Amino acid sequence: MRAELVLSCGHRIESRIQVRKVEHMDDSGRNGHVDSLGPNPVAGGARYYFSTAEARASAEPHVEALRRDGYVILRDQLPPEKLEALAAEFERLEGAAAMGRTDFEGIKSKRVYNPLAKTRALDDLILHPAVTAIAEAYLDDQIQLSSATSVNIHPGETPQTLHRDDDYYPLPRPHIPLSVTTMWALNDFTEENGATRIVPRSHLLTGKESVPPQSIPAEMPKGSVMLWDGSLLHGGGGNPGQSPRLGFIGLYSRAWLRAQDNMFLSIPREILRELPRRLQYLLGFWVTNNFLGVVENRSPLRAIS
Ligand SMILES: O=C(O)CCC(=O)C(=O)O
Repeated sequence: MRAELVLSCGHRIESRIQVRKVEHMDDSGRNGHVDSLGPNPVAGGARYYFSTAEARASAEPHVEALRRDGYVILRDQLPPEKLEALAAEFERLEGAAAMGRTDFEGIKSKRVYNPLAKTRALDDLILHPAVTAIAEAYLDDQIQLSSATSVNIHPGETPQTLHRDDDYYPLPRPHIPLSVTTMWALNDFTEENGATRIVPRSHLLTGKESVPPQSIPAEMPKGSVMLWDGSLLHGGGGNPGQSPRLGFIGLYSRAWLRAQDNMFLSIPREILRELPRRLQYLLGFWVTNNFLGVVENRSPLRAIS
């Protein structure tokens, strides 16, 4: 196939590119066929998505908002009974969690790290069809779950330093989107209880601007999910109010990047092998770009099943 590349200087280059096959992975994992290694692993390799082409196409308005503003909020994504179940589950999980050790973690915040080793209540949030479709369409790539954590900001907490989630990938800014973070509001997020503060459009900055970033609180009712580009400046809000603010963060990145959490090690093998197949893939138990992640040149799933 012939393609035309337009360089920033305005020159046009025509080149022959190999089109990668795009397939949708079904629940059985049939299309995820993690064992198949093609003869031309990179250029001719297949690309597998969690979402259908239709789902990615209908995600386009959200993708457009992410490109423009760096964030988008979807409301009403969780029914009341799921929110109640999650509230009860987090009460259990947080019983064993201590307040944070640093200002960044939040001295008056409780975080549940490695939650996929401790509960199955979050699987459907992580595999949420609209979220995976938006992340895949925005990144235009195969994705992995890079990190999962809850943050419960208690009264008295101070604002977290504004930061970018992709800062650990040392590329000049602005760069292609590398990751999409999701923040699920498990109760109402208000300015008073510590709604995440964001700097709209800051994903387009170089990071060297002298103007101090102006953040706004991303208020949203419980059951909403906010997605942001990993380059967007953001931070947990301070909580001068009376009640805690509970959010769950799932961070998705291009599947070929090193993940933030090492879930290969942090989730016990007996749990890993029982996870839904799609979640196993999302955690990296498949072969991406037709070559990455192999164990003895075959599917990494073999190592846990
Ligand atoms: O809790 C929040 O609203 C944001 C937390 C966050 O960005 C982080 O801990 O990296």
